[in-house]
Amino acid sequence: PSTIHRTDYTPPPFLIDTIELEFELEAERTTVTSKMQLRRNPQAAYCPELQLSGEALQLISLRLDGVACTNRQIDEAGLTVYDVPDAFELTIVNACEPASNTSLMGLYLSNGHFFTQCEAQGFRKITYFLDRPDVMARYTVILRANKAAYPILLSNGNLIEAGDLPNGKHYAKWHDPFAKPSYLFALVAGQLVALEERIITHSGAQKLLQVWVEAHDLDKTHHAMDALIHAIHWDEARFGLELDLERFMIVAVSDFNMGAMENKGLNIFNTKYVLANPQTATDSDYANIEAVVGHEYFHNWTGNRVTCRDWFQLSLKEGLTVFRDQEFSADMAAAGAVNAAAARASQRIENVRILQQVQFAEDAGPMAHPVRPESYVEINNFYTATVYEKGAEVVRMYQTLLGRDGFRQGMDLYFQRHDGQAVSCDDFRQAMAEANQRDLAQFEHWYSQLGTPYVLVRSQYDEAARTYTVTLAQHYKPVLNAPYTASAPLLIPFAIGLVDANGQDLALQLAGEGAPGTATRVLELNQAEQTFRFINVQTQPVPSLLRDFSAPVIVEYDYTDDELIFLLAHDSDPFNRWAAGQRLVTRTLLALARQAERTQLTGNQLNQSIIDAFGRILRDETLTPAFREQVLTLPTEIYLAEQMDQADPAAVHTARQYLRTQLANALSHDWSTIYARHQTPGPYQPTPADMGQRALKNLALSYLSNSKQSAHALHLAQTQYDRADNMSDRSAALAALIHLGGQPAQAALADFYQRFENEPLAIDKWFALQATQQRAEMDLIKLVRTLMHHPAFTLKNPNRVRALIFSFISGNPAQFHATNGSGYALWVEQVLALDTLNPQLAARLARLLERWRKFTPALREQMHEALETVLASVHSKDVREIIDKALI
Ligand code: B3K
Ligand code: ZN
Repeated sequence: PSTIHRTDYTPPPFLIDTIELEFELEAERTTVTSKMQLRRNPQAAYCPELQLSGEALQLISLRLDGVACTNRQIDEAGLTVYDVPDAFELTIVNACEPASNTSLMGLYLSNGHFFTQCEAQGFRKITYFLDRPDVMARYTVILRANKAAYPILLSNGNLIEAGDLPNGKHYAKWHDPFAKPSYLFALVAGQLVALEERIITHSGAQKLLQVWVEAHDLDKTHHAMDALIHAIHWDEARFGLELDLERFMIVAVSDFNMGAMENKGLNIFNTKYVLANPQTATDSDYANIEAVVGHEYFHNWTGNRVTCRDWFQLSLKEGLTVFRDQEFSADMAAAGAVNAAAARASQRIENVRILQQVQFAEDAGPMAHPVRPESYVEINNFYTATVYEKGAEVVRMYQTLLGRDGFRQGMDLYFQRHDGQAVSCDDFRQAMAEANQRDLAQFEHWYSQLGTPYVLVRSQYDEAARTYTVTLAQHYKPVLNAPYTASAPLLIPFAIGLVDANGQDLALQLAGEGAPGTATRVLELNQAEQTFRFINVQTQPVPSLLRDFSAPVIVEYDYTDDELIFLLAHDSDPFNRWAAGQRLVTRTLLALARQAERTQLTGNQLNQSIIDAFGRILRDETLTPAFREQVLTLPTEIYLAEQMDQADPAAVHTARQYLRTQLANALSHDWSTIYARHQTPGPYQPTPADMGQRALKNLALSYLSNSKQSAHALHLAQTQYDRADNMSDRSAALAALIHLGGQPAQAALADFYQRFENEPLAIDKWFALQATQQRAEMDLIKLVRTLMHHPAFTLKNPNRVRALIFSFISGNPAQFHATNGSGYALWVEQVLALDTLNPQLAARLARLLERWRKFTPALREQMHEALETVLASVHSKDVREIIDKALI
């Protein structure tokens, strides 16, 4: 397989102005007729032949300007038509086979309905086309199918006409008035029903909103519809962006590789991110649905109206749209909360937690790449945490540097210049710079530099001069098999506060300034090293560094435990309060892990002041329950292993379990009080306040089930399981019961299965809860293998595979990395099984071993062998690219 390089971009030799597509939808073999108006691109080098991409297609006929055309050739990559005129009409008839398409790309079947997925390069599995995002065409689509089997026929844009045909068939004709790249094409056909709403948007236009699902899921569509309506209003209010189509549709599909897809006017969603009622969905499901519905809707402008020139620019739409959905969720949470700032901070903490856990690890491994990658073999492998989450941080930094109004002006200019175009990350940066009359040339390094930057902080208090000097130095650390250095210093917005001995923020005044200013200051670090001198500092402060996580960097500063305890208690920046707690607990856990490598952890090894500090947070009623839950949630084992020089999953597991038990026992009285006090009376509501209460209460239950009071915990868990009126409480109770083990666990698992037998998303939880249980005496590899033989398990459904196999590997690293290699054997089998079935999913699974070099020598060797075994029989370029990079 060949490597595609960013710098090799050339404009498309031909443009396609319009396309008329006709589908004869049949499960085994669907016929597609495509009539396109093409012309030579005046901006491109002359090319005598036309090359169209096509994969797994059968060509039936080809006509050029109405005349049968034989001057052509077909190979694995597609169709070449020789010596074409400057402007012409091409009519292609081809067939594809939806029923046997298990890749879930192109046209495929799920539960007997037709769906498409075209991003990034799935359209070429439907028909021959210039399948690249800088070719934007106007689409008219006619769908024909058996009316009884497929009563609903949907495509992008507006419905023009529909009617019956002979032989029990019917048709629908759709027209999308906006030119779009082929990756945004979609069709859906099946037996579906819709929840409908009509709304009036800013300009006074009426819009039809629909959420399409299978009939038995109609009662689970209201939350998604609410989220869509909120998203539409939010984009008008915050960015002045209005819905541009008469109708906007969301369709739920069970078999889907990702979360959702922003096809123009016809968003297709994984059921997991649409369906919710209190019985089947947890609070996080509700929150995720709101975020993903928002995300896909926001793509209508950031992605669809202005799209990407090439796939290297993916973060242009994804980073920006993640940033937009994060802001949407934060505003929604703030609007529904008593303490708006706290609600916002809790959202920020969740976002950063994912960045630190997933993206930082990716950036330190063999798949490390810049936000704008330089090359790829398979573009699907680059829908990564770097492109999405780090990309969102890069966009957030514009807002931090330019202010909210400045950022909005940049967005306005971006749309004014580029509406209807396929553009690059440079165009976005240029619009931000020009709208604010700022030179943002240096900011480009955020797009080209890979690796997580470190900012080393040194501070000095001069008592006589009453000055406090802060020196910031940016650098990189060499990482395993991806050695790199900085090409040039980044522009890093570094927010800082200084906290005095009473826990109060100082009003900051830099040398040369006439008067003290705000409590938080965004320093602009734009050199390798820079010193900032604060004046009129009466006593030695504790620095609060990188407030609200103002840049995606790692701060290095030698905080003492006492300083961290102080910040955890007093920092006015809630994000940094949480961060101080995480730093403290991570430090403690790593020390315990090192100790666990040498000896047994027994008795009380902990510094009492740390336990006291966490106890005070737990009892502090002025803090929101959501925030207390976040502070008292320990970092994951994966994150902790990543912080070690040599990852030792067993030691990390021992350390984390030890600390959990210590915190459970030392604070057991508090946990019991919290559990009793934070019940949410009344019917289930997914409001920030109730969600926070449930999160804290269920964390208490989890700690109690790790404490000496297991009989008490068992009683609470059983009662909660039986009485629960919502899935958050029921699944948390089931998790506690599973942890406590024995007959009650088996009974609850059986009950849960029976209760939700017809709810696939709940059954996913049933698999995941078992796969992520933390019981040392349980052989989980054996359990996972047993569960793989359960009639409800199938490799064909990505959600199910993620629920069982992915959850186990990421949730239980200590057992996955068993020294006998049984976890790796399971991994090899499943990667190879998925490799032919669904390469995209297989590649995601393959990535779970990419950090093999980071592990202790004994594990490393076995992982190496497992990678070699996969390499020997891999078929897909998706998996091959991952393994090749891992083995470099
Ligand atoms: N744009 C899609 C992702 C498509 C992934 C293709 N492998 C979903 C999203 O980011 O909104
Ligand atoms: Zn997206």
